[in-house]
Amino acid sequence: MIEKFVLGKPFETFATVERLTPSEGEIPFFTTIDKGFFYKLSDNDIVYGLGEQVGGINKRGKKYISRNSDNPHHQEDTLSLYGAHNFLIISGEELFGVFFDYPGFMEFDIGYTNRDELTITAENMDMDVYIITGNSERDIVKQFRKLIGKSYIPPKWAFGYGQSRWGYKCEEDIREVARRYRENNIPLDSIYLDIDYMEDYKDFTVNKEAFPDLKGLCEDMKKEGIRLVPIIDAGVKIEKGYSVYEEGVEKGYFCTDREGNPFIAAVWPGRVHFPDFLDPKAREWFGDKYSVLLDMGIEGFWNDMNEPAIFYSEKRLNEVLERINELGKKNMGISEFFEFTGIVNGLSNNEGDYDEFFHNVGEKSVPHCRLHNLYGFNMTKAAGEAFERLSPDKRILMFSRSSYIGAHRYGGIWQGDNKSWWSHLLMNMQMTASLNMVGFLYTGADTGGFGCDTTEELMLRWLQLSVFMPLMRNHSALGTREQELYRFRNCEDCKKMIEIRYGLIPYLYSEFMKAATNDDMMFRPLGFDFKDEAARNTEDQVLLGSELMLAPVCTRNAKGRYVYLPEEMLLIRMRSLEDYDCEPLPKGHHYVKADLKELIFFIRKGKAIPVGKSAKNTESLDSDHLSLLGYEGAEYELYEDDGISRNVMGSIRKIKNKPYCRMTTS
Ligand code: MIG
Repeated sequence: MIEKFVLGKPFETFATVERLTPSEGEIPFFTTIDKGFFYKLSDNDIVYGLGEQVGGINKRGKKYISRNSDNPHHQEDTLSLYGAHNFLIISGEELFGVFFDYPGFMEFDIGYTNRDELTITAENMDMDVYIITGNSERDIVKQFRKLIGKSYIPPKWAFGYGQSRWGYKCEEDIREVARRYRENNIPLDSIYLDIDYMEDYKDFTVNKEAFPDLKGLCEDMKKEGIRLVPIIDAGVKIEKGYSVYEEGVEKGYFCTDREGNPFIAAVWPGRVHFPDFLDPKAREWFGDKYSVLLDMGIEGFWNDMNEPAIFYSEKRLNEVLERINELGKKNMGISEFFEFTGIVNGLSNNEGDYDEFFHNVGEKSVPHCRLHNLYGFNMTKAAGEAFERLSPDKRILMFSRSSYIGAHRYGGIWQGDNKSWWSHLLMNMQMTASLNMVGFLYTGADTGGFGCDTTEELMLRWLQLSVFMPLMRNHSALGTREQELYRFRNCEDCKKMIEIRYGLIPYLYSEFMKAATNDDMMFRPLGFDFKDEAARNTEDQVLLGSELMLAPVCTRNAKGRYVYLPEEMLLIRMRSLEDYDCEPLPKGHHYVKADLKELIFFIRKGKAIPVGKSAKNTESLDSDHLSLLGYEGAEYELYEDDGISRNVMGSIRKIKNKPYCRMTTS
């Protein structure tokens, strides 16, 4: 059951699609406090939720702020990342879900200040609050997902492996990536274009020197079965003669400053204006611009810098320059010097700048800070709505960095600028389960790590998790160690993992589609299905569909790991699609060996999954000849469709050929 409470005058966010009649009276479970809510946690309460946040599966014991931020430091004490997903499930003494539909900054103290106190505060109390009760966590999620609407469905090729790097500068770089993947016979479906394909970082332009014929390149790549996926940034460069800039100014489609002039901030191209994505007309205008690239044969995009990220604002820069000048004339001691470095570092993504610009919402001018967390959502919406107009039949790949609940109807998200850290491999898995709760099914993190230099060991272990992620993309930052798979001495081992991925695509796509069409989760915490203490407290294993449990190796130099089995399962140890062994393990704690070259995962009792052969890309996959891997007698219902059409006409095929790994329980 869902109850809606309307407090004050909420801003219409469009997070939800169902219109509920608000309840009168007190919000259950919570005590209302000054600008917030309080709930007394009991000893065994688990708090799930918050989507894209650090802090693992059980969010208890930490503090979080919903304030979408371009923060490349995903650390234990990080308060905010790129998305705001104000949904929690409290499970223990009582069981309920709560969604705070509020687009401003919001703080969640989840047993941080005091271990038994959950305190949620906001700048004001203008919000919709939804309380959801049900008979299980999964049931609560399903009801919530029905409320917020169906998740975005990408084309099937987006389940293939993608190679990306910030640093591919020209056509030849792209051709080389394609060539070397094909030379090494490593499957590949997509190559990503980062900011360097643009002319001076101007959206919807192409650098003619570096990419003299993008359309031709796109065609050549498609012949190889590879799609190009360009990046689009939020900020529009201020430059005379640049049509996007000139039209935006003329039509009043940019956010404005206090004087009503287009607000000036700086990002990649230097000074920019921000499109006012909250204005439906501006959304339509910006969305139509994607046709520049669609017309060249492009079928997918990633939206970046849409928190929005700000290097500096014109106004603050001037103030800082003035102050630095004053400080420089002094004999700077400790306090002046800290002020000096502080104001320079504080230029980027300064919260104060969010008070300085305004959106045009239905004739009213609303300060950005009041709806900050909706900006990325509405950029994705601009793209998603445009694709429905511009490509009515064919699905277009779209994923964004910044998001709010509601954006999951228009695109996926990637998990931002992680690092080549072992802890971020684990975080990737935990975050995916939390994101599934709030509707983001198409997601994944930069495999191998974005910042810092990766190692061949980390890459291989990371691939062993990413083989299961809907978005499987290898991406890295400018200046870091190059990490295309052919750069490593253990390239052959990496290749085998990619081949396993392709063998699993029929199953993964099927599970994704079942989750998307049934408002369900593809990845779940163990505690959603098993109620014993050990399962409820497991942070480094998750369930996939009804068939699998993942327990990736997330530590350096490991020869294996401890795994908890909440029921009997089949351990699969795979070195390649042809070379693997199966071993039934009883319920309980086990040390499981996993050599670096071995992918381990578990098939749940009585289940089996379909596995096919590898292919050079998703289009060449043969899904007519699948074998079952798992328990004897098990069947699998495979969901299939053409992987392209928007109006999904799926069918279910029962697979019940002999499991190629026969296991009977002893
Ligand atoms: O400030 O476009 O998260 O994936 O490679 C960095 C360059 C801007 C941030 C994205 C990252 C991308 C990078 N961008």
